[in-house]
Amino acid sequence: AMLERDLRAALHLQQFTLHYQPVVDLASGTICGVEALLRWQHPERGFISPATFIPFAEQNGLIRELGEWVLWQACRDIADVRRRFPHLGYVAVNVSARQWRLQDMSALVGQVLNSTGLPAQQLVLEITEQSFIDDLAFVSRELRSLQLMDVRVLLDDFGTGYSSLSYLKRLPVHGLKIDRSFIHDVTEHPEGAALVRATLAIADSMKLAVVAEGVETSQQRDWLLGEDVRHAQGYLYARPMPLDELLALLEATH
Ligand code: G
Ligand code: G
Ligand code: MN
Ligand code: NA
Repeated sequence: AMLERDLRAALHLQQFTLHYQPVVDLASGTICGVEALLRWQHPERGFISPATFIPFAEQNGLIRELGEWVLWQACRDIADVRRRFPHLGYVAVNVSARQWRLQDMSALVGQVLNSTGLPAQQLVLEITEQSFIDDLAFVSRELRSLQLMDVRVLLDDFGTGYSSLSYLKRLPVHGLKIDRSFIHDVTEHPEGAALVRATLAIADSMKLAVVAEGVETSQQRDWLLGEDVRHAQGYLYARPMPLDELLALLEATH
């Protein structure tokens, strides 16, 4: 209850910030986009992970306001960054499964793109399979509207949910992000490698883009390069960082 009350207050007290983690081209190491990740600096408890407070915000419906804030802030930030670094690429924003029911996502996205000036091609939404559990038809229609606007959608945490394959067949998604638990295993056991190879074969046959998450070692990178994976994200390249650090990194590498 205290967390819930604090969460409400935090939005008004501006205790939330976004960090950005680069997504890189594996072969060249160049940045092709960034993922926006929400951070909460609580005045007494210090840093609280979104893994802790997002589920609360989903339960009490506050995810609507929080999700809107994230989308506006990420698009504003990155539209600004792109004025200085036009080659930055896209910003990926996480959308909680509950948001689809609580707001008109495609209308919101249209409004945000319009007023921030971020081109639709530079926005990626990361959604989870959980989004389709309640109403597959409804969410597919929303995804289709987003696709018509040229906004790309990636299935996040791929492989950790249910019925991935039946959803993949029916949904207009641009690609998938292979969950970091699978990437961790590729160099640990042959079965881990086999599982990711099978996922890559499916993605390839369905013409889906792939991003490997949680790449931490050069052995993992080399394995992925050997499998022709193009895009990756992980501590090996960069951790999520505040906007000013992202700007410094872009300044240094561009
Ligand atoms: O960044 P970190 O590893 O702490 O994130 C933990 C979890 O919180 C991840 O599952 C991530 O997808 C989720 N998360 C981070 N930022 C956001 C956000 O802005 N919105 C939603 N819905 N989830 C987020
Ligand atoms: O669920 P989602 O993929 O949105 O979660 C992204 C989360 O993964 C973020 O909280 C981010 O901090 C975390 N993350 C990003 N790269 C790495 C990595 O290389 N290793 C680990 N353990 N976590 C990572
Ligand atoms: Mn994500
Ligand atoms: Na993930």
